[in-house]
Amino acid sequence: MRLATRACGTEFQNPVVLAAGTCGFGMELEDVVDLETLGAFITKSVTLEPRRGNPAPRVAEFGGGMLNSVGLANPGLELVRREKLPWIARNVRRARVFVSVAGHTVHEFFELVEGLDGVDGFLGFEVNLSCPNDARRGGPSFALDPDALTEIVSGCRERTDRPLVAKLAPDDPDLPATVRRAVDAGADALTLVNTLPGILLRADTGRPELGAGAGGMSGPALRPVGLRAVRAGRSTTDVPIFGAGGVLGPDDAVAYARAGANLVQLGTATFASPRAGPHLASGLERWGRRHAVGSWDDLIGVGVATGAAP
Ligand code: RRO
Repeated sequence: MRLATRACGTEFQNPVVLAAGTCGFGMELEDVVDLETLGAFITKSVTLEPRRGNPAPRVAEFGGGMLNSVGLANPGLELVRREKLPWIARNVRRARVFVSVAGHTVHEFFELVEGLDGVDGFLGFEVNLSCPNDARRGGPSFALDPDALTEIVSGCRERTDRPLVAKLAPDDPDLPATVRRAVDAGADALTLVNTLPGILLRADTGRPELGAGAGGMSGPALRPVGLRAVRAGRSTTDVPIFGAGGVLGPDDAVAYARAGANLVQLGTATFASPRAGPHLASGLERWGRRHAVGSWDDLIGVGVATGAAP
């Protein structure tokens, strides 16, 4: 099966993308994973200042996947400009790279885009509008605040010609309206979806399992949520969609393609096995041979009609 696919004005050698927060800035994984076998990877979300993140434990497992509250731990804009992106520029050729940016305020997004736009090493920005763990901001994420979302995406659009991918939230009561807003404001593509807010409590004490209390849920339990969001997104817009939520193997990736995803992001799967990305790419080739499908693109949005997208 031909895996190469086009989106955001460029070709991705395959549709497998490591999700933000699962691969650092690439260099952290270089001894374990051949990054050049991936379609793309997305950096950890960058904030203006360095952030140490939330108290441990930051991740907890449960039957359906995992819960995290990393709390945006990252080295901050300056070090990303000075060290992380130059490393990527020197070492990554075939995989596409997006830098995830996360402001605590609308204007911080603008400063991040302005501060990074002139640096080499990456294709575009993933605008993280949906972090569930931003204690400094509190309240619902930007993706659930329509005016803030429009302001952020349109303000970033004015500041860069690079592709902008808006990462939206899974707990959006009207995702089609949010998708329309993001695209109207200038998003070139969408990531559907971020993790779902949740909490795990210890049976013996009733205390939260994570140091920060609540967190974002990911893994197989998120897959039906992600698939529903991608389906709803695809029936609303033609822009490329990165499907995310519970992708483990080829069947999951193909289900996302059928829902309308152009590419798929892996997150939780890479924590269990750092080579999950390359394995998925080779697994997709085998899937195509077994099912006599010539091209990944032939699968996108092509499913058996069993009911309208909600
Ligand atoms: O750092 C985090 O705790 C985090 C972020 Br920024 C995000 O977007 N999604 C998530 O599950 N965790």
